[in-house]
Amino acid sequence: MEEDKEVKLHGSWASPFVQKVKWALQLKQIKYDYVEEDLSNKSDSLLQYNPVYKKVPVLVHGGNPISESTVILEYIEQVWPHNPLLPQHPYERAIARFWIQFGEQKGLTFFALMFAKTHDEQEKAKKNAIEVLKTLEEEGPGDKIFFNGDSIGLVDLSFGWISYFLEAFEETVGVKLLEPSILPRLHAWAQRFKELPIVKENHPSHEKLVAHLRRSREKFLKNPPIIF
Ligand SMILES: N[C@@H](CCC(=O)N[C@@H](CS)C(=O)NCC(=O)O)C(=O)O
Repeated sequence: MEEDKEVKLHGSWASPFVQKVKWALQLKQIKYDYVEEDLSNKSDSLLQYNPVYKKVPVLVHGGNPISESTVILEYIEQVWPHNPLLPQHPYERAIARFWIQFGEQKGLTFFALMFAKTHDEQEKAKKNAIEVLKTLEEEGPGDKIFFNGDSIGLVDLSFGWISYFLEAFEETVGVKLLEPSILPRLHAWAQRFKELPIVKENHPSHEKLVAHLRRSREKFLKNPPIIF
């Protein structure tokens, strides 16, 4: 049976992309082996499994590698349809996918803050990042418990990094973004998400993450990657 084949996840502890795959595997109660990658010295397996981007996460199912966190989440949902993470109705599914894509496209907005060198650049990047959060405040879960309704779904997992990673990110760049007085509903959603056992018991400690982000920021500022 397809769903009984061996599952392996190549990841890196600080990666929010890896984190959402771990959450999905746990929600579906799928047993898997975890391989921690050193991203400064990637394993031959990772380079073979993801020769195009050479990034984590990579899910290996029955020997077949799958890359890109959003693609992996969709794959997990199809192979293990129990505890569904996408709505059943095609229209609601399309809406969920719209927000997942929005999150993917806007993710880089936050990293622009990491690379901002001047005060002006930082202010511009901050404004853009707050705009993204305001959109989620207005269009997001609203009065629902989660984006998905009463239980969490793929959209919640996609934005789940906001619940723990954003605080470490804010501390690293010295900018407050998720102000509860300005973004009350998004803030409340983030608090609820963070309290879920699968999230609470799994995300890296705030201090460890801040130290990691500070090191990454220094490295990026000395030698910025070309991604824009
Ligand atoms: N779009 C990818 C992004 C994955 C990604 O950026 N992974 C980072 C870790 S957070 C990585 O592997 N970086 C290694 C590198 O760029 O060399 C996804 O959604 O999976």
